[in-house]
Amino acid sequence: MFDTIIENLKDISNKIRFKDDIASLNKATTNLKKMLLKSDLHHKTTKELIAKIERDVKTTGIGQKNFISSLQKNLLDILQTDGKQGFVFSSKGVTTILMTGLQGSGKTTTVGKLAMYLKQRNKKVLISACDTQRLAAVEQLKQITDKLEIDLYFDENETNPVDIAKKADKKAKDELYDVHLIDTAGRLAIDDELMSELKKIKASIDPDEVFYVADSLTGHDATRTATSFHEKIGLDGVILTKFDGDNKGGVALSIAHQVNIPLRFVGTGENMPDIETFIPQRIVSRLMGQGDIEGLAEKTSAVIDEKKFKQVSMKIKKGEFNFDDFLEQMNMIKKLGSMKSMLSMIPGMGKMASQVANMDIENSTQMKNIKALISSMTKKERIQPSILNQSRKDRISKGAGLSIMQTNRILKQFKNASKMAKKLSGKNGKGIKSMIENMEGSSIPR
Ligand SMILES: Nc1nc2c(ncn2[C@@H]2O[C@H](COP(=O)(O)OP(=O)(O)OP(=O)(O)O)[C@@H](O)[C@H]2O)c(=O)[nH]1
Ligand SMILES: [Mg+2]
Repeated sequence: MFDTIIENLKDISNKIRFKDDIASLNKATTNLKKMLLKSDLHHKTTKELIAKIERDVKTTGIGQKNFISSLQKNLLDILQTDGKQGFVFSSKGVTTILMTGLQGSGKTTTVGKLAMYLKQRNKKVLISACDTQRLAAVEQLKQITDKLEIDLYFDENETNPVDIAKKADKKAKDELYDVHLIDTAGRLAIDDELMSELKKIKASIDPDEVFYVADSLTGHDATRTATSFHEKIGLDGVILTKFDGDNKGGVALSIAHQVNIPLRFVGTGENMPDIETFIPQRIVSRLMGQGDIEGLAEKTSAVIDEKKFKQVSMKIKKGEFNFDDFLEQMNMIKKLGSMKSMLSMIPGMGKMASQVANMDIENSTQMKNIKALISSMTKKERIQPSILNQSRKDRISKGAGLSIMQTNRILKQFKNASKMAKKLSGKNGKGIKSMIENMEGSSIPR
């Protein structure tokens, strides 16, 4: 997220010296303005930001430190809007969320992502299928909820979404769900009939929050359409989807300021873990090149089972790491979402994140081969890799559809990796330092 903006902000700030003159300040603000507009930041927001920085440094004095602190303070000002941050639970009973937005903006996918996010935090979630417009809408949600093992309320004989929402609302309350997420059909703000249907759903179930799901690829249109939905039905938060790929980032920075409701989440990919909370302080930290350690900790703590993590660490230390542990680790990593979004939260790793791009470890040939190999092993072989003799190797190679050479190579890599892990777990983290030094010279696979 924001890779280009972060790089450019660093360049611009670096060009200002310790104590400087007005000419270099003007040059810096002109460059900043150009860069922000190019990154799709709303022109009004850009103008305001520059004016505030110019006003600040006129009183504090021109110089790198003052420039950076003013930039930081005013960026935060722009991102902060009255309203809630991240996911907020109702103080009592079910937290009900009504999802709205244009067709294809990512509502249904986001409902699934939020459900997974909440399930990882041990919440009981109900999704209701209130899109009666699109034929395959219920089927799409069935697939998502089956995979995530989340409860779905649907009624394919009912054509009125208001009634479906009401029944689902009753079920959520009766059966003590923590959260009820309502998926609705895509619609335009100018479609009076569909907008009045949405108003009816809102009036009849009185949700805790109404979210507007906007496709960030539509650029400033996302801001415009969110504004008209806000005027017509009243919104409590925006979720920007499709923030992966070539996104320039500016829309995410200006939408809350322009619509006057907070940006709550950002969707960063098609898979279910690809969602991030949008917390202004953390975003500013990232923009200033300081990473987002807090966000990273929050993400990992929800996914990583601390007890298991400790057990595995012990095994690594003793050199007992086996294939079952490996599979378990891979599953944890999978739940964390894309490597790129994880790396971008670590201070100084922004560049690495853009190099890794959308590397899909999970679906790489290498990973598929390893998984095939492990699944042709017996239980004992997985736990005790040392018993793998030639005849066992022949058998598992055949089972996995790999040549004996491929099998030997994977087994050797596994052995080396567990040796390396054992070394790294040694005292003082010396091992980690040498690993990073080794990595710096190596290229990153694509
Ligand atoms: N790359 C990427 N794709 C996304 C993201 N969110 C949703 N999509 C994709 O966008 C397409 C539309 O998503 P849906 O969730 O079906 O959108 P919707 O708003 O429910 O659509 P309607 O119900 O037809 O109005 C799908 O192909 C999704 O995979 C995202 O954050 N990143
Ligand atoms: Mg949908």
